[in-house]
Amino acid sequence: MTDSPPITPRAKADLAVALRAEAVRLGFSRIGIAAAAPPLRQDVFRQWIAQGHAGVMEVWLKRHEPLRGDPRSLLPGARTVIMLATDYSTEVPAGTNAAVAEPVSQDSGRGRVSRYAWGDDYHDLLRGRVNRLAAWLEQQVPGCRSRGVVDSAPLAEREFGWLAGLGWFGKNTMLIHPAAGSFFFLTGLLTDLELPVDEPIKVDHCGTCTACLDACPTGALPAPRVLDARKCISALTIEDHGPVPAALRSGLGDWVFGCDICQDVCPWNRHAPVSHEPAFQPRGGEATLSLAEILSFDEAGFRQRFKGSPILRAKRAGLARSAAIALGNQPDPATAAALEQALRDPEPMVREAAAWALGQWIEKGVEPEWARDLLRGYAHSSVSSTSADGSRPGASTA
Ligand code: B12
Ligand code: SF4
Ligand code: SF4
Repeated sequence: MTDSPPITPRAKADLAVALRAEAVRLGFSRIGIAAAAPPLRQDVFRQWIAQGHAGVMEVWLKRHEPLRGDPRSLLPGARTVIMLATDYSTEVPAGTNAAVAEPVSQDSGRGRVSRYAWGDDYHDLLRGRVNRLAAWLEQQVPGCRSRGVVDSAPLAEREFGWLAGLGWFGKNTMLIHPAAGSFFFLTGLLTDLELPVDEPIKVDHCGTCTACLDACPTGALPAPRVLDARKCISALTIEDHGPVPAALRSGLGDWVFGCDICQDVCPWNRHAPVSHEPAFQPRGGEATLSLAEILSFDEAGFRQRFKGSPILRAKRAGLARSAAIALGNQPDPATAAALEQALRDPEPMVREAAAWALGQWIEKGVEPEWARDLLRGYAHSSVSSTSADGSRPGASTA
């Protein structure tokens, strides 16, 4: 490993100015600069995991913990972490209730998707951009080394975002910028160049507000700046590919991929900048998904439909499970065929979620004709059969 060539303080300051302009030219919304030192709050991260708050992400987050403890483990000899924010909130497509801060959006038969997933997967776009910025830097200072990271590398992105002056830690755990709100992605560029650093925002602009804590429908924000991923709709619908605990299902409302409630209610997002980035515009002009369409996909159909979209991460069965739960949360005879389809899904987890949904319909007095037949058949079979195990025909989890 060779150190990058020494540059004068004046040259460093000029380079930082040119770097900011180049970052914006490449499409980043804001840039901040921090020193590459161990993050201050690694103990908060460790404690969060120790308390079980990471849920299904515990294994990989724990595995990455030693690397996350020092950005120099990602680029030996790193002196600076350049943090880049990219606003992603687009105009809400006309006629959708996708972005209302309500448990259910009132668009019967549709499932809500977090804003960050309305368009294309941001990883590819931002990786390309940060690599171009790294190449520019290496052109300015030949011999310097740098490495771009987008989300998946073990860099404490919010922590460095805060250090670099890109926001304060909101009570909903998001990094929030006073002028831009929280609908932005973070990207990091580590370099062995030493650059003048920015000032962190030390004021807690949340003040006495608790809107996000009050609005979270599953109680996933038990205290300010603590997110329990075991209860968070975002984690449950994106990262968790198993059954959703029954106690949390009604809280999911009509969210089928991610959740934005704790950001939608945040007063700092009222004037969030609108992104015109083509890659982030809602695919097909739609910000919600048809639940019936989700339930109609086979594996190949799912992959084709969501090619290049963040939604692929949920996997077909995970998305179908969430769609079945969404049907249960908004009983409507118009979507009975979709519910019937879910009861016949090849994946036991989806059938079980559909059986739960049917139970919700019946409880709320909406009972499609086929469900009556199904239940009559069940009543008959449970009298005449000695092997009844409590599961309803067609709703078997086996
Ligand atoms: C795991 C993860 C998740 C998990 C857990 C989220 C969480 N709040 O911890 C789940 C799946 C739930 C999730 C959801 C979302 N995520 Co996410 N996620 C991550 C990831 C990969 C790691 C985060 C992590 O380590 N969490 C553990 C906690 C303990 O660490 P932390 O969030 O960094 O918290 C630090 C600070 O909050 C601070 N801190 C903690 N307590 C206190 C108290 C005080 C007083 C102070 C001052 C500081 C402080 O110290 C912590 C440790 O460094 C990061 C990318 C990355 N490499 O960092 C993206 C990231 C945080 N996610 C992001 C996004 C966009 C989302 C979603 C909006 C997506 C969606 N709509 O579904 C939601 C938002 C939900 C929410 N309210 O956080 C962005 C956030 C950008 C921003 N403006 O903050 C990131 C940075 C990805 C990116 N590259 O853009 N995510
Ligand atoms: S993303 Fe949704 S479920 Fe998760 S903490 Fe925010 S409001 Fe709660
Ligand atoms: S809703 Fe209120 S408490 Fe929550 S992050 Fe926004 S300002 Fe802070």
